[in-house]
Amino acid sequence: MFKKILIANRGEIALRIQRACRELGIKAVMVYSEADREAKYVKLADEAVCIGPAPSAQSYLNVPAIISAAEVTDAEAIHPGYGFLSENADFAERVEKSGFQFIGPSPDSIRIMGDKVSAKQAMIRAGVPCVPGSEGELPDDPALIRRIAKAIGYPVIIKAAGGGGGRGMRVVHTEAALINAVAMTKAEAGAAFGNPAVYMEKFLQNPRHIEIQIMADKHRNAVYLGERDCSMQRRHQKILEEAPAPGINRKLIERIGERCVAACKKIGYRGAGTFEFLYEDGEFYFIEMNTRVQVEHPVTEMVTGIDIVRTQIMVAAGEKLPFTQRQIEIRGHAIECRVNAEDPYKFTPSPGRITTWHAPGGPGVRVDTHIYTNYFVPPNYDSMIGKIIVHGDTREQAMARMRTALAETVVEGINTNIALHRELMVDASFMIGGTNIHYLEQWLDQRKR
Ligand code: MV4
Repeated sequence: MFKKILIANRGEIALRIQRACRELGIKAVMVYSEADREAKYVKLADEAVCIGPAPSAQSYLNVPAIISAAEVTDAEAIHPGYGFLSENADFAERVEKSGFQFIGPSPDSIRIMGDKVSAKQAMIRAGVPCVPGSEGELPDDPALIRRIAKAIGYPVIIKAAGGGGGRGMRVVHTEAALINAVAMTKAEAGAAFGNPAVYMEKFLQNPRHIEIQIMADKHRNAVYLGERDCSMQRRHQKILEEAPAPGINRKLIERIGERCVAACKKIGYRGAGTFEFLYEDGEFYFIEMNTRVQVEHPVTEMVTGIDIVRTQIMVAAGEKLPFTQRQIEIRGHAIECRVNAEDPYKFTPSPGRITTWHAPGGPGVRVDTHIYTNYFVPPNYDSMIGKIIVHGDTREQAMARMRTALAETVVEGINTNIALHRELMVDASFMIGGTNIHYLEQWLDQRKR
């Protein structure tokens, strides 16, 4: 096992990774920007290295500074967390070429999944069901493009190969609008991602966003850890996730999970990964794969009892997965509410000093956060400051525990979205379960201010 790991991230996930290191008896090296110098999780680390000023481009995205920090501290491995460099294949390659273990998949796997066209082709070959669409990149010939759209049937969606997570997409409802939409998406994709390639899919109007968590080791063992329902989102930012997904046939999930596992084995995937699907009318359609640990991993940890971050470290060190598929059971129900420092109506960031922080607790309540009373939320990064996660025997019990947890939580000095979570937790449609990806935005539009 590693003796020392460098954590190339900040905030709650940096603390989460640090905790996993402690449990495994591994020393944790934190890198931090000038904006995070005073944070408690930085002081808590065995060693800490400043890698630059507050802007991410000069610190958490500063590859030479991070590699140097690993060199001077004699770390053996680097955990990238989520965001920042976590899905940057060139970074993973630089880490490995410098003699460190990247805690994540191979640079090749990251590269294949980063290109959404090659990701989809890999999944089609591996037998994972995908949204009907162009087989690969769209050609230049307008007549051919029109023929592909006609075969798929309108509405269609044009997506950038270099996009993902909602960036670089355009919905097209009529043949008259098609060629211009393709040209616009290509131009934007070239400018934004340095890659003008686009592909086409049938546009699904009212899907749910369901994702499957997988874990694989370096010995071609792979398992799926069930699914998460991440449909509750605004502008591609998830605000609440839960597991299992309400009202979906368990046998169907098992079949899809097995396909994901087979795909992992086929491509020699290792580490944690997430297969994103759209789910509509009882069918699953693969859209993208994420090659990092996700913000919402705790709901899966709560229903499986498996520590995903600990397992990431173990498999990166070459150990076999410590569980088989047969040993994985989904028990009860878990819900996660993301706590953001933001205006509760306008959603603009609300950085500043937290004058009071009181965390909830009790049976089945977990809080993943790096904040504390007198913590200063810097204006330079994502507005998420923590997550409240609950587990219960049933979805009803989980919701009841979340209502209590949200009622106990106190954050003063900055604005947060906690009031929004309190409202959602008593919303009739949420309480029934199974709302689609448009629900939250429609609900916000109708909410009285
Ligand atoms: C789609 C879609 C409908 N049909 N693809 C947005 C994020 C990116 N991961 C893929 N996205 C979508 N792809 C087809 N063929 C609708 C979305 C989408 C969406 C997906 C998941 C969660 C929230 C979303 C919000 C708007 C659109």
